[in-house]
Amino acid sequence: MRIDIVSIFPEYLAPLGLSLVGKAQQVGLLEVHAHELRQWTHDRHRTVDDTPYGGGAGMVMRPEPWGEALDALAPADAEPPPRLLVMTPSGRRFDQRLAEELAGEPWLLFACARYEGLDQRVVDHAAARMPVDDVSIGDYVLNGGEAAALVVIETVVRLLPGFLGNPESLREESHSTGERGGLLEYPLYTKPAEWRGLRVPEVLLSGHHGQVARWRRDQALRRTAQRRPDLIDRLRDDLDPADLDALDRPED
Ligand code: 6GU
Repeated sequence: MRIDIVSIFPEYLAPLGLSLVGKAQQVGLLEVHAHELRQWTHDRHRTVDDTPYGGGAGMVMRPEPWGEALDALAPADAEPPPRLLVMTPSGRRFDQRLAEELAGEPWLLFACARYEGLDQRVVDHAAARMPVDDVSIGDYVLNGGEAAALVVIETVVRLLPGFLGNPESLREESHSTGERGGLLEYPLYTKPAEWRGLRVPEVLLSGHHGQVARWRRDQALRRTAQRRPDLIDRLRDDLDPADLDALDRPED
């Protein structure tokens, strides 16, 4: 996969050289290029923003530098073109399903807006040449799209085939669309069996795989019902009688 990122703070993307995403680049699974938007300005002050037409607070990113950036990074004859992700709090909400979709793309291009956002014509013009999505990582406001791009990139890159040592750990985790699909993860314990007077639940020490699996599912169901009732509502049709029973006895 190739990832390009355009930002007025490309240094913000430096963590992509670390940890597992950095490793993915070292082993050739991934190529990441962060670009400074101001290289596509031509005035002495390297201006990228201006006041909004129609009035209102804040500044809007001018279209010209973005237009030149997209022309340079995704030429009209690029076949296939990249998928453009415009990072904005007014975008579609990023989730594991979108991450899985993006993990199948050969080329992602992130536009990180600062200020109130991009001139809409940048998006409309680009959409004639390449697939474009406005993407948000959640219902809160960041100063810019850079931190959001880091979140999306880390989520996508760990799904790339050949990236994780153990693909099982992908299928089992919270929010995976795999077999435990859509439930939050159950509580985890490791050694020692007793720590500061607190014991690991006995069933986990029993070696009884069936009981362990039931206990974990019950815990995941109850935790999800308590913390994310919206997720339970979406799953309700797939729950069997034992699941519903667990939800009826939240205190076990
Ligand atoms: Cl993508 N950008 C900004 N500025 N704020 C956000 C966001 C993006 N996603 C959530 N909040």
